[in-house]
Amino acid sequence: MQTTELDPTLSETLERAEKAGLTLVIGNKNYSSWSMRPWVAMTAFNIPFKEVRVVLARDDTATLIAKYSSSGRVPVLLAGETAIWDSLAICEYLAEQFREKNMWPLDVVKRAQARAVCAEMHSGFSDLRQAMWMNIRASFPGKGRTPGAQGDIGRICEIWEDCMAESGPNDYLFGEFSIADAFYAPVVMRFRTYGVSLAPALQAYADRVAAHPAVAAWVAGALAETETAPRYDTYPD
Ligand SMILES: N[C@@H](CCC(=O)N[C@@H](CS)C(=O)NCC(=O)O)C(=O)O
Repeated sequence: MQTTELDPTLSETLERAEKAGLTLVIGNKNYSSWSMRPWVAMTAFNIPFKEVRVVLARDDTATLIAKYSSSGRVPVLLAGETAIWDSLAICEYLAEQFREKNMWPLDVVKRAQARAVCAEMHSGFSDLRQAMWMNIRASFPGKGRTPGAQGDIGRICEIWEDCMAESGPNDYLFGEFSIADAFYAPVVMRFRTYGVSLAPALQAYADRVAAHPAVAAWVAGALAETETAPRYDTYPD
């Protein structure tokens, strides 16, 4: 179980998480951007969980994922007898189960906006995903700038700018770290791998996200992994 001694609500959370039997099934930390979101959110909000890691892009990957979910995809949150698939549904479930953690912003308007930026990330940016896949260990500066990916980068910058205009200079998208920041953490990783240059305020936000202990812990896990996925490890000319 992931735990921290700094959280005063830890024993209560731990008890509830153990009762709920939370296990998060994820892909490799180096490549699995969708898995990164709930893992970072759970870690950032000190929600204890067991981790099961399925190595992607292997002959047995589908069989292993099928043990947990018929969706054929990770992440999957196992909560007792229930399997919740899909990163957004997992985060929503956790926000309801652990209301006192305020995983979404407290303010109703900010909460709606946070959900909107997550929904946009969840359902869009397919060009960016395709041309600039997540590979935390790799360095592909300047690669992947298809017109569609450029458009996606522009829209992400616009979202960050709009959020930053409302929040303080050292804040996250909606003030305190929230599910919205966990949803954009994989994009921060992509921007680093592909050397996307950002306006200073946006770069400062990206650096804050990268420095967040939960994100840093995920990255450390990615760096420590030894499995590779050759099709994602080099960028074709
Ligand atoms: N909408 C899903 C998408 C999940 C997804 O596409 N996951 C990828 C890994 S990052 C996957 O499981 N792919 C199956 C595979 O690689 O075999 C979510 O948000 O959880």
